[in-house]
Amino acid sequence: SPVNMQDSAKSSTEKKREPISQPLVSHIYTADPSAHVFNGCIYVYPSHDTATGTPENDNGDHFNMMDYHILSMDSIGGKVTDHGIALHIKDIPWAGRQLWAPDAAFANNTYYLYFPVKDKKDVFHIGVATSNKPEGPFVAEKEPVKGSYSIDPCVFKDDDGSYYMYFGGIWGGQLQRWNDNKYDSAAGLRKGDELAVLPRVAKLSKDMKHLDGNVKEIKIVDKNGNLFKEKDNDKRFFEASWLHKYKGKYYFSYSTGDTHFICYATGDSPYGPFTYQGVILKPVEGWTNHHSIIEFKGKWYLFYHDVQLSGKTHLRNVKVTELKYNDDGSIQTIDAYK
Ligand code: FUB
Repeated sequence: SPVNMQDSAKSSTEKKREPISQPLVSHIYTADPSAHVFNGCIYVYPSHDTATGTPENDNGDHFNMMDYHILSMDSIGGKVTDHGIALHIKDIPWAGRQLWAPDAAFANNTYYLYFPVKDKKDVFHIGVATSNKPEGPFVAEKEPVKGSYSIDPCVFKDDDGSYYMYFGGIWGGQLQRWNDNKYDSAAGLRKGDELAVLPRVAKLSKDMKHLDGNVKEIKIVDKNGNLFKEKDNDKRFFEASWLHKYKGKYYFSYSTGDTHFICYATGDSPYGPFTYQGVILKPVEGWTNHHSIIEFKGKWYLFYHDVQLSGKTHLRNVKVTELKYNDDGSIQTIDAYK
């Protein structure tokens, strides 16, 4: 499959290089780190990769995760605490399989964990669970967030106190099957000259458990204002949305999936459009590339993962490194290997 070809092609060239950062933890496999600062500490909400023996395919069936563990640390480079199981798939009434990349938010004196999982008909939706502590344990709502679909939620709080959920992922993340917010199990991947599938955003309601209004597509355009085509797969959206704000601008970053870049686009509204600016993180070891960006004590950090501990695409480990801006607000490209 293309997955296996990419993997072997990448590993032969990249294995000799030295990583710039070490895994945050090595007693479990972790991936897709969504980092937040709560109560002056950094909390990381990752996927918990496990070796379930599910065979590898282009749908990502080998990412067959069962629970979440939340990590925390007082400082970058400081001791990392694993708070144990925060939510297990058996405690999500509507879940079928595959707990993928989560995110978290704090509002209403409550911590909210947002998670993608396939329902019992094998269709991805996004669920929400609550806790009075950032590390959980979390209690899941009985149904998915109504109107949500696909994978990789990112919940962003704007300066005016509004929350937005960004989401979506193509291929195994099923976003190509959703057009006009309706599901069509037969809808296939876009062809090279067709416009690429776009990520989605919806405002969250005050209770943080519902979408406030319709899900909208997010336009990512080039410097001439043109949308990317599927064949522009080194720039078009694949999965792993993240939204942060820097000096009043909205930065939407994402993975290009089959070309393995984390890149970013900027705009003046949380709904976009966002203009493509460049690469934040070059391909890492392993097929997937997934990140988050936070400010902590006056510096900016990129959380990401690779497969340093296992050498296997579905058994990843989360890492962190500093992220730097140029004077014009552009982000300096990071190579995770020397
Ligand atoms: O971890 C499972 C999936 O792999 C995530 O949801 C994607 O972003 C990719 O990292």
